[in-house]
Amino acid sequence: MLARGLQIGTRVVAMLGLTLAAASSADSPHRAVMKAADYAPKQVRVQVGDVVEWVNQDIVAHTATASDKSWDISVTPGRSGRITMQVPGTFGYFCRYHPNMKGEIVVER
Ligand SMILES: [Cu+2]
Repeated sequence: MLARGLQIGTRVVAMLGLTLAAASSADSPHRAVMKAADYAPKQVRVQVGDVVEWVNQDIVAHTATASDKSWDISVTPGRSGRITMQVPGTFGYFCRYHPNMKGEIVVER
């Protein structure tokens, strides 16, 4: 019982930490919507340190997985997920469940 309470507490703290980190690195995240098994917009341009948020408006889970596997996020229906872009470059990405879904994040210095 005690162990279970601690586990939940740790998860809440971790989630709060993520939210605070995201809020401090960008005033508002750059957003890409996952809808109709596609990303919109297909390309997002950000600066190093900016946050990209994927919002899943579909009824199935999607991922945003960098082609070079340097980042990967899974987003369930109705939820969103964020990644802070740390490395400059052009990153193609896709959905592991639906490989036809493709997008691109351009990270500028
Ligand atoms: Cu997908």
